Amino acid sequence: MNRIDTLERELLDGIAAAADEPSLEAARVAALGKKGVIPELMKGLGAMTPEERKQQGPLLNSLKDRVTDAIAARREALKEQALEARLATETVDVTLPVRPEARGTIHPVRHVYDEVIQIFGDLGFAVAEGPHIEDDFYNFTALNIPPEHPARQEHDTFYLREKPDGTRKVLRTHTSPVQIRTMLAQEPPIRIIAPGRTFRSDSDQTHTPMFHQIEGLVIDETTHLGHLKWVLEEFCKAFFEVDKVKMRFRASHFPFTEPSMEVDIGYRREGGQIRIGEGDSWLEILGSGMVHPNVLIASGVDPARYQGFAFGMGLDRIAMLKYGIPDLRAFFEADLRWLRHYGFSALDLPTLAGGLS
Ligand code: 2NL
Repeated sequence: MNRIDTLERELLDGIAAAADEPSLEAARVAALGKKGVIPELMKGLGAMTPEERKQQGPLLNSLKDRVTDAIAARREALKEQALEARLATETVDVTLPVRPEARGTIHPVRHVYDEVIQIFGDLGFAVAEGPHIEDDFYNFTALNIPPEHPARQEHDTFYLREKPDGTRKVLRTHTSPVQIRTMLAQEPPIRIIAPGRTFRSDSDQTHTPMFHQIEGLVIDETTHLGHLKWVLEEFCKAFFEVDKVKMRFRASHFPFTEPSMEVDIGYRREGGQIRIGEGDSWLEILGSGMVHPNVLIASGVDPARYQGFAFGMGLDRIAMLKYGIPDLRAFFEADLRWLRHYGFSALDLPTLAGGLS
């Protein structure tokens, strides 16, 4: 074996033996660095006879190529090995039990949502749901809000892109369309609540573009305002967990009800806390009224035979009231510290028998 073959064997063995990136780099410097064996041998070419140089030059060049390739291949192999080793140590056993400190909580809006469903469920109401993306008809026209009605502007509606036929869908601005769909789909008597997300292009300290609403609807042959007042009073007592509530029904206006009433609940401040049900101050908590005959007609219900009441309230707002949460915007910021503070245990389901909160 000549000298170059021996040298190549040594260099390739050294490269193959490099167990990590630093020792591979050391082998590279020793072979190909400025003072490495191969450049040193190449320097010697100048002192050779032309014949010797013609023979040795190509030999050294091809040696250099093979050593360079071997280093690159070894570097790739080492990288691969490192990745494999890392993957092997970073496995997660998804079958392990949940760590006790990784505790999720139920958002206060979800909790209040469940409380409200429990209360109205107990009063005989079924829960109805519908799409967030609605036709203009269900969100406005059927609710006695024709095109060009000023109430449309007040709703700060999010519109979807217009279709070739000129119609455009909306993000529902209230959950009323769910009740319209229910009336169109089933015969009275109807007793439903429609809780869910609603959307308006409005954002400040007391408004978020997405918020939660619950509406209620009762339709029957003899349903009257007295029923409305009783249902709302029972709801307020159950929700605020008090035996007596002071309520005030104020004349108001909505296009979809006639007569219309806004409902206030009496309260008193006590040492920075709000005490619901007594006192001389008033908080508005919901809107209500007898369903407008035009709404019944648009929903396929005969107003000569049936009548009913409806109401709507903001779930986020009543959640803030009940649980003393000061800032609406924090509801939707997904701040873990806030969620741990105001959230509820997942095992703590609200029931009327077991206590709501
Ligand atoms: C409010 C006021 C209200 C209704 C919602 C309603 C639904 C149908 C027919 C008639 Cl299908 N009315 N809903 C009625 C009165 C008031 O909401 O202040 N909401 C936060």
